Amino acid sequence: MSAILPPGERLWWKQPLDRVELTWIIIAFAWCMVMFFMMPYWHVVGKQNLSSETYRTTAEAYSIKAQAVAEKFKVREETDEKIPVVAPPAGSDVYLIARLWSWWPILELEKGKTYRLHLSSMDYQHGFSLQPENINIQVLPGYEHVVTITPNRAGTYAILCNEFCGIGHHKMVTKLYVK
Ligand SMILES: [Cu+2]
Repeated sequence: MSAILPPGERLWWKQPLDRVELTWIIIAFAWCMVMFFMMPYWHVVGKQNLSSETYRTTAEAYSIKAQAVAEKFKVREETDEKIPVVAPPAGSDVYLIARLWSWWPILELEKGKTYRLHLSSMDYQHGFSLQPENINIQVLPGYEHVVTITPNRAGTYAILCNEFCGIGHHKMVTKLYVK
C-alpha cells in the first residue's frame, strides 16, 4: 500500500498491523510513559523544581506586610532611589514587591540558611528571574507565592523581570545579596 495513492480497498484500518509499525508504537508509548512518570519523579527527587505555596492577597495587604518586614530589618539604603537593603533573620519570611518597573526592597540573605520568600505584584504580571541561577517564578497581582529557598552560594545575584511589562521592563532589575 502506498501513502501517496488512496488505498484500493477503503477498509485500510482492517489491514494487519505491520511488525515495524507495532514496534514503533510500543517504543513511542513506552517513552511517553517514561516522560509521564519523570514529571512527578523530578518534582520529588530532582533539585530543579521549586515547591511553592500560593495564597490570595491584595496589593494593599501584601505591601503592608512587605513594608513592615523592610522597616524592621533594614540595614542600609542603596541606589539614588534609596531602596532599603533588608536582612531578615534566618528562617523568617522575606518579601519582594514587583511593580512597574521595579523590585522592592533589596534582600540580603545568609548562605546556607533557609527563608520563605514571598512574591507578589502590585499591578500587572511580572516574572522573577534569578540570574545566573536560571530560577523563574511567575509574579502575579492578587496572588502571593511563597517559595522556600536556601541559598547555597555567596555572591551578588541579579533579579530581572522576565515577563514583558511595558516601556520600563528592561529597567526592572535589582540585586540579591547572599553572604
Ligand atoms: Cu516586570
